[in-house]
Amino acid sequence: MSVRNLIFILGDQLSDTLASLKSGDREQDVVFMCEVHDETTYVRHHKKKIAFILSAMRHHRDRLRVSGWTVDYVALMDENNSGSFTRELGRAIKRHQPERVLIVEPGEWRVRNNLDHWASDTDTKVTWLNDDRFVASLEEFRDWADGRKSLQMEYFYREMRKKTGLLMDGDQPEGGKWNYDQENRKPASDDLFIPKRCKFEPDETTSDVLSLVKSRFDNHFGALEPFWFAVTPLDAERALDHFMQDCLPDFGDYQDAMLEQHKFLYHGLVSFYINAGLLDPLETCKKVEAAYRNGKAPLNAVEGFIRQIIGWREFVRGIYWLNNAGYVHKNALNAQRALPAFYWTADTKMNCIKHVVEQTRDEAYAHHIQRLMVTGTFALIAGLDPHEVHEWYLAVYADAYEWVEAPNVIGMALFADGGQLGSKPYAASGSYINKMSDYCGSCHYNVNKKTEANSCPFNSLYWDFMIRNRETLAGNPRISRAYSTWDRMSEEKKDAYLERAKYVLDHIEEI
Ligand code: FAD
Ligand code: DLZ
Ligand code: SF4
Repeated sequence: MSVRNLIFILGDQLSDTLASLKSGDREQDVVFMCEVHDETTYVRHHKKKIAFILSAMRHHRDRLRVSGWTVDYVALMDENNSGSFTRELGRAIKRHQPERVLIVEPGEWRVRNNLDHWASDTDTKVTWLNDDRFVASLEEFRDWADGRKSLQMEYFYREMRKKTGLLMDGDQPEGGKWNYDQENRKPASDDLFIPKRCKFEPDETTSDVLSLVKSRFDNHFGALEPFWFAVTPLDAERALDHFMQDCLPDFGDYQDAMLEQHKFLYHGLVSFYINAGLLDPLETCKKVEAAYRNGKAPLNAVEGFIRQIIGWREFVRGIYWLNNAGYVHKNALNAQRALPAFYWTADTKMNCIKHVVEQTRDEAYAHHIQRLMVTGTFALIAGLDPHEVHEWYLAVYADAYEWVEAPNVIGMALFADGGQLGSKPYAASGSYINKMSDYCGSCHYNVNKKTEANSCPFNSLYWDFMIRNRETLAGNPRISRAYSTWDRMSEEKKDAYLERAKYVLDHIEEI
């Protein structure tokens, strides 16, 4: 029988209820998946990230076959593997002669653009489907954004709450407030009871992939083992259940905290599963809401978690696609400094950065505040080139795809989009890290010293950043107070800050 649809599934579309599978037919259609060299190296991804995606893809292939689908799967080491999505699609079309190709819109502009060109160059009939794993379609986001002077996540989030009915009491927010973030900023102390996390032993499929990654990507960043990620929806669901039972009640309180001995605190550790399709974001939020309704978790924790998913996650995707290709090249503050080697080696005396880079190397994971306020803030105030920083984040985290990573890095952390995503830069001195973590206690530098040779580099870089960018930032009402503080300082103090910052920047590879 001739093939009606060739259903092309990408490595982050591993959902059993993907739109193309829902509209396909097991009797007449063929599913096509391919492991390709181009995707594994367009940035040099962390070894654990490659292993996670390839293993999850192979498990998805096996599940689809068991449920009756015909799956044409090209593995990375297959003899004739041509190394790119478009060339592999070309070969698959020759094999199956389908009437058309069915693709759920890819998350990344790069991939969509390549596939669009390929389809028109080869005259291939492609039907694109909306990725209905997101609450808002791209069209809906565009309509919401259209004509607004500024785009604020909070207002978009409220629309998503109303649309999904999550944490709603009629047409009002549960508990009377839309946002309980004020209750979510507690520092953690060493004596907290921190639960053990749910980890999974590699099965035979994963072990094969681990051997492949070891032999093929040994020169990529990161530790491959121990490899403990879930690679199936069932195990990802187990990880979510474990989070809800042991961590969710404290998730809100300690969301912004950082402790040396506790990499994960009470965070979800679910972004890699949600982004790859092993967990459905809306179903995840519904489960978390049920924990609140059943008295198992407080409102501040549950609202905070749900806001990250139907608020921030949806919002950053919308911003990314409003900008298309241009977003990753934005550089509103004209930051030009090269990424220091310690982002890869962790060889720095700054304990906070050392710690976060080591954790990133070992786990392909760091939580939000580590990404934003440690490696992100340093990159911002040291004036690191946004595109280089973007490529670092895209490579090193297991949950990183450009649609979600770039707005968080270029927009939120670096303010390189000029304020489209966030209303002010997250510039901070060392005192923020000192308040929210235990990193400073064992640091080579003294967080309380401002300009001395042993002063925390964040302290002088903060002022250097503010002064360097005064023309651009002074009009921003959310940070104008900082300039009043600067203007009240003695000239000697100002000079000392700028001199210390110059020393730090001139010796950036040694600090
Ligand atoms: P939790 O803290 O438990 O949060 C729950 C869920 O909310 C996450 O799993 C995630 O799905 C969602 N979420 C939370 N914050 C955000 C956000 N700002 N944007 C989108 N979704 C969010 N997230 C990614 O998924 N991929 C990335 O490449 C990525 N890069 C980032 C880079 C920087 C500089 C910053 C500041 C943040 C980045 N984030 C990214 C957002 C966030 O840090 C991660 O989603 C989170 O750390 C994942 O860990 P978790 O599952 O334990 O999250
Ligand atoms: C990230 C990634 C990697 C490392 N390898 C593959 C692959 O071999 N095959 C595949 O289909 N997807 C892979 N991915 C995920 C894709 O990069 C991701 O689906 C697109 O960037 C989304 O637009
Ligand atoms: Fe980081 Fe400064 Fe604290 Fe050291 S003193 S850990 S560099 S914030």
